[in-house]
Amino acid sequence: MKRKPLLLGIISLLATATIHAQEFRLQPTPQNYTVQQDDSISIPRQYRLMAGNSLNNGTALPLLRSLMPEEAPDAAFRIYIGTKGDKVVSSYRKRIPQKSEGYFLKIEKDRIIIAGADERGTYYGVQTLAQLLTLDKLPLAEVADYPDVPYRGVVEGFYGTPWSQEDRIRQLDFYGRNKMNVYLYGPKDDPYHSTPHWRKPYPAQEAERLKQLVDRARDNNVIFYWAIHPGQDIRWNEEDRELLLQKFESMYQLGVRGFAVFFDDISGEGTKADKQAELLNYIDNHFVQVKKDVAPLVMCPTEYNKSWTKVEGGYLTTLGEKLNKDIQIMWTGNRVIATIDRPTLDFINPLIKRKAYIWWNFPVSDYVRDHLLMGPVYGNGLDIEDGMSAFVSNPMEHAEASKISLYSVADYTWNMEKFDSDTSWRHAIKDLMPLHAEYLETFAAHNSDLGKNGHGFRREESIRLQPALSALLKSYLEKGEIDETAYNQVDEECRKIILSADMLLASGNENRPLIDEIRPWLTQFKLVGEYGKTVLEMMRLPQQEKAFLPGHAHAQALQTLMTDNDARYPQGVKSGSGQLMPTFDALFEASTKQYNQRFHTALNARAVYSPYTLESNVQQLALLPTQQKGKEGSIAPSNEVILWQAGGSLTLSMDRPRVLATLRIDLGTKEEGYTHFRLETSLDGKTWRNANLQSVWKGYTMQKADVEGQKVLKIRLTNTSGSEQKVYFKAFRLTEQE
Ligand code: LTM
Repeated sequence: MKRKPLLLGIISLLATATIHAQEFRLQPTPQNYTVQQDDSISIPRQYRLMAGNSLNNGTALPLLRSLMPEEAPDAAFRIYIGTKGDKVVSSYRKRIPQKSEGYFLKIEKDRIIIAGADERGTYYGVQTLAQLLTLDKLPLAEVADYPDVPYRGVVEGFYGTPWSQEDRIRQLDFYGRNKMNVYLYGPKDDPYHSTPHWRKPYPAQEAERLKQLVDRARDNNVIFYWAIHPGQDIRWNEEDRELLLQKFESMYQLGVRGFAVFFDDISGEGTKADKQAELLNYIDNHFVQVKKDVAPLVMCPTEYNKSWTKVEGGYLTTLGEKLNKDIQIMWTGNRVIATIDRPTLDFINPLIKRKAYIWWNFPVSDYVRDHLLMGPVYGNGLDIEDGMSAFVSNPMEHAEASKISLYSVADYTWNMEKFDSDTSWRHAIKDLMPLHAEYLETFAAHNSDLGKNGHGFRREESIRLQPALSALLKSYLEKGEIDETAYNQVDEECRKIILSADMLLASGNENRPLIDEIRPWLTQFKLVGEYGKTVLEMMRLPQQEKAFLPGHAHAQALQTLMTDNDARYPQGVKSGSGQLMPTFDALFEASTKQYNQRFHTALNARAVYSPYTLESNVQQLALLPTQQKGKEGSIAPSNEVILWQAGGSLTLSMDRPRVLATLRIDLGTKEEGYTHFRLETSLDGKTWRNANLQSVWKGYTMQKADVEGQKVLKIRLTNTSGSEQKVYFKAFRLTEQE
């Protein structure tokens, strides 16, 4: 635990209180920030610049000049800016925190001093000044600040549509502003990052675009890491090693000064720890160390989380022992998707003999693409900064929407002890859309959970409304009564939901990229609000024979519209699935049942219905959700390698026998791989009939089953090879006959 001088702490508290009152907050939360109460100065129109020589080629001065353009040699107000060792800031040397990237900033009546421990520290001092300059008047303030975690930022490491060039440019500017210093480029679906083209140089146009990003990263003092993902088909020979080095050299020529090698989500030859270590050390010795201006090499291991670690297999121990000490090793935690705490680090650090480089799989949504993860960042330890070398977040394919979490990751990694999840979240929202923050907050509060998913990772949703939702449901289901207080609260929230969706959809240019990303969910969100309102009306009417019917019909229409909107987009669209929809559906069902009982009718009382259920004793498959869209049924795909034990099986059951038109399965393996599995169908759940698989197209991994026209109740896939099989689970899709 860090110690802070008591007096400074108290002053800091007072200052924070005042700043809250003004709705101002420095981001990320500084380590020490004091202001002289009730004293401030007008923002000087002109200033004389006293800059240290160390800053000649850096980014601190250009940023300062963009903030305060009117430089004048005879101005009375002065700005002293420099890095430790520069003469202009020598009298403040002792005030600069002895931490890398630290800075000291002071605003006095006639001067501003910015003194950094190093170049990036000075730049961060200017970034803090930039935030203070958004106030009407400059407070007489003193900031002594530094980051807790050495490397902080983002790994663009998700599956699916990579971010666009514009997305990335906006991201890099955002990292600069939020004092994040790392961006790792590693989108799984860039073919030149991974198989099939990792060996080839980028085509000229793409290389030029990457160069633009590298330059933008440098302007924002962000280390641009370029990552390669060669493990799926790497051969451990000199030829592939040289091709990899040539690729790195070509990236170096574009200006890249950070390199990473990812061995995640692969199987086979590429997973060997000693070979990986040999290659990495070679790159380190013959490339990174030779260049001298390249950041420490980063690697993502194949066993990158505890649940996949077989300590006795020696994979991580080999990496820990063999890898050069300066090579960083990534770690996602106890599972693929997990929060990070002290026991997480106590497990991994001794094995790899260094501090883990945390790859945090949040808010990544590539395994729950129908959901948006826009809730607060919480669950990570607040005193674990000394146990990690880095903390980088893997975001959603929606770059702008991810910024809610990324803002808080910047805050958390800078100053863990003072990190307040809720405050950080609310400020992140204001930062994204200051003019529509109230509406965006309502939207984000109800769009944060992931729904059922293969990793079993969930987030809280609709927190503030939860008590009212459960009180309303309880009283209605248990006593047939309406809890009026809860009813009014939920009704008011539905009004806010509808309003927020409309206001955001019509918000024009305030943050168009964000609205474009979340538009399908905004449409859905509005329908959720309308559905809620309609169901609330239904609750009051089950005793009234005529009056109930229009509400019931309207609720059904809204259900259809939500299903249609979900089906319109390939990834699907779910909103309010954590609390709102389950409550509204339950109330719809309860009120309709009451009505049916009373008037002896048979109105449809079923709000949600899935015709499929999945059972599996293969751990990684057991929790995968099933989906139905019209005549198509599927099991959600998984991104990682599935360790499918001998005899392990997966069974998809239908609610009633259904006639199949097609069944397609993709285990990511060519034909030989499928010989280890048996596919069967059953009409009664007792007797089974074998089905054959055949490639959809020659050489492709997707297989089709010869099941056309078969009436089935169950479909079963079993590993009959007698040994564990490492496969993917890319697709399991059926269509029913009309
Ligand atoms: O997490 C790692 C190291 N690798 C992959 C990521 O590319 C992917 O985005 C996440 C979430 O699906 N899971 C992974 O296994």
